[in-house]
Amino acid sequence: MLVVENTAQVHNLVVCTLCSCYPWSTLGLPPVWYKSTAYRARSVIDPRGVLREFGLELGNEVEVRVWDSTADLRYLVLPERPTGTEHMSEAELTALVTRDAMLGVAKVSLPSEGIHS
Ligand SMILES: [Co+2]
Repeated sequence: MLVVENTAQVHNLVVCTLCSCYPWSTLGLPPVWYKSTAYRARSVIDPRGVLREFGLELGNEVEVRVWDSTADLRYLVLPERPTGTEHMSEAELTALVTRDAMLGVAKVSLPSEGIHS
């Protein structure tokens, strides 16, 4: 398994174009969309468009890297640490991480983000 890190400059997305290779030992059963033909085909051709459909709009300054899983090598995304979490413990940060964030179709965000000014 290879872990790829999301930063302010780089966003990583995990797919398996051939079938549905998935880090199931870490993440459990794959979501239905991960196995869909549309996701597998379009993630490679138009990753920004796919991410937009997941509600994730990335600026043009962000490089998108797509990782195609194989039977031999699975990928996991290390999400970017959200701003405003500097005071949080490892356990608190862990609780913010979602399966989608570890596949790269979402970012990790604070639950209260956008509510307070
Ligand atoms: Co596969």
